[in-house]
Amino acid sequence: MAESFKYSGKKGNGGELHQVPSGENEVMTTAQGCPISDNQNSLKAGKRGPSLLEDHIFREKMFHFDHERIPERVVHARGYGAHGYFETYDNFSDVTCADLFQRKGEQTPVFVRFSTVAGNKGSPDLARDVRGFAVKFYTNEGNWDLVGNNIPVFFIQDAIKFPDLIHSAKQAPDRGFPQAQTAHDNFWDFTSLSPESVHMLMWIMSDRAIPRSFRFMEGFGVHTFKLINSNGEEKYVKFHWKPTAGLQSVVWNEALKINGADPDFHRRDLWSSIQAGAFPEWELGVQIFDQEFADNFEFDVFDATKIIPEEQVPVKKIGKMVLNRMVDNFFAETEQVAFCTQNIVPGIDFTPDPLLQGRNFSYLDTQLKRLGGPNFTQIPVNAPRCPMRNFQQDGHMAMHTPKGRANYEPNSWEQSEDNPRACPEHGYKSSSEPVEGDKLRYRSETFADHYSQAIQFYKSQTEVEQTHMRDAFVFELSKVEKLAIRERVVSHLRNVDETLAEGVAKGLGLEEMPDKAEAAMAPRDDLAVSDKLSILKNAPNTFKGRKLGIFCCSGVEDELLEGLLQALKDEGAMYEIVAPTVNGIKTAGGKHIKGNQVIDGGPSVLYDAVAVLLTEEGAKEQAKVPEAKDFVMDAFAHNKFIGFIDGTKPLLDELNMTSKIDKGFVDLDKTTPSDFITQLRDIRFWKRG
Ligand code: HDE
Repeated sequence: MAESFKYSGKKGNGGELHQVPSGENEVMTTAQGCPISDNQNSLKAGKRGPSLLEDHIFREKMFHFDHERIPERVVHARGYGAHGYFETYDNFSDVTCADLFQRKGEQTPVFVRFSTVAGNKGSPDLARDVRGFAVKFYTNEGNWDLVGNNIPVFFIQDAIKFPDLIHSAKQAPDRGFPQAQTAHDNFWDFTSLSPESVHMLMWIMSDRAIPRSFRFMEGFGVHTFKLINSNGEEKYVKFHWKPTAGLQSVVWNEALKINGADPDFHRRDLWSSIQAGAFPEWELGVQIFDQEFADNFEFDVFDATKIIPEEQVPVKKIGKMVLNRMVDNFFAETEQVAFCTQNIVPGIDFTPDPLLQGRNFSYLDTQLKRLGGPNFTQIPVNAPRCPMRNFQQDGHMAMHTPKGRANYEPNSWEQSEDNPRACPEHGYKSSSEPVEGDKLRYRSETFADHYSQAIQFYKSQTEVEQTHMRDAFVFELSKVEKLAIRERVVSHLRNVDETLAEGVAKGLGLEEMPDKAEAAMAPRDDLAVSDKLSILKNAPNTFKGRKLGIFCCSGVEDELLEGLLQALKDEGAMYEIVAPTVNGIKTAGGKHIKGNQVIDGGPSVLYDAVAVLLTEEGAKEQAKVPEAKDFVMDAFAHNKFIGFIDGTKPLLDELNMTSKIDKGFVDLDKTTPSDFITQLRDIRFWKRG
């Protein structure tokens, strides 16, 4: 216990230990600045008497506490944010006059918030779900919010369907569960009645929906936007974020276990990598195309359920984003950050995508409810870092103090910073978009193909990934109580891939194969395989940024451990020591090594690979510990590489594993640590099956 803690010595004190301020600046005060003499005892009438209403210190403290919560986001409630910068690779004035892309090497501050969609604020990180990937760029010409996801398509084509989609995905209203899961009737009922969802369903049943970490996932702007240069020339654009560390996901059984072992797995990962100086990075890529391409493309570029394959329009990298600073305060920044798709800057514009148009209304509206008034733009994390001048005034929580007499325009008072004017030359100009037609509620025929890109996505996966998708469908649909819904999903899958449909039907024990769902437009299966859609085909071939779990006990050889730690350092990888107690272990040479986890708190699901370095005696002891056995069994079942030594064998014997030793087991008595790390670059030993 810190020595500076003392009993107050005050008579009648409850026995608390308290610290005395060492200087004036450390004195606790009320919100009004009044110094506080006692933060442990409320004001009472008599020693055992009732509390007094005049206790302004108690009342202010409790009043503030009572109002600590603001409404959580209706979607994307669970999120985690960080600061960083975006650096433009070049001057891109030929395609856009957006100020942040004009000067090679220029850095623009950013704030990023990653999130899940369906779960409430306290839900676990490893839910099978889409991840939000929202970036606020604080540019010299205003804030640009690129509010994207880690999946490039969406469930629906028109924003009017969004409330129903989200209601169906979140907990059922009568029972209040399940949360953070799509594995329930309502979700599959809605999506199977909305065939436009089928492409997205393929993505969320893929490993994209269970990322290993935010650092290893892609981001997408999803919609088609426009870029405009200073001559008013327009191009269409789709935005991509590519993680420089490569793509990586966990396997489903791991996800289930991580949610128990560390529900904060993703936020802890971002926190610790930034704290360790291993700053996560993404490159911003653009697919730029013109009207002619849009007219000839197989699908409508305003349909957010479609991608443009990278093989058709390559992704050009135009800059890099680095996240290098955690927030000082989670609530002030991550919770209060207000992303709005309509936050746009000169040089970038919207398109008529009906989903994007609807979002532009929704985000502003939702911030008003969440943050309690129109002045949320004045909260530091939301405020632009460039000058902000207009005649908007008053309202709840106004922080600015406008000066001068002019609060309307036109006016004839002298122009100044406090009396600004619109600027026809440099002000934001919307691109010209020829619009005509009748007022009507209509879904364009060009949005009618719901299956072709689902087929393309499925075909583009490796066999391992296809198996994961089949298993995910079986898992989710096995939680669906109503047979007709399970059958309806399979009837859609028959339009995607018969083998997949059969595999899912078999996994569900369906006695009869349902008929194929009727398609609004006949699916085409001639779309080329797109390797970029697979995670495994784009494997990173590095262990950098990944984590090795080193399960060891006292007596481990110094040379081995030191060699391993050095090889990890050389690779830029991380590690944790999993020990029998948190106090750690003593090496054979007598060196004390701190434990990062104890064996029952540090299961192997928390690591990308493991090394089990036990002495014979230690292994015999651990062979009696269920969690130690799970550590190895799970690593094996999740196709992880397992480093071991001779001493580990009694534990492996206990698990009947010596006969199962395959190339995913690496004998560290015979392999150098650096060769071990080279093997780990494959991330998993998929051949184990
Ligand atoms: Fe959102 N979405 N969304 N969304 N969305 C919100 O805004 C909405 C959509 C996305 O970290 C809400 O501030 C509608 C697509 C992210 O704070 C809300 C539609 C994409 C975040 C809202 C969509 C997204 C949100 C709730 C259908 C990927 C979290 C809280 C037209 C391109 C931002 C809030 C953060 C949040 C509405 C669909 C991404 C209710 C109406 C497509 C990353 O306004």
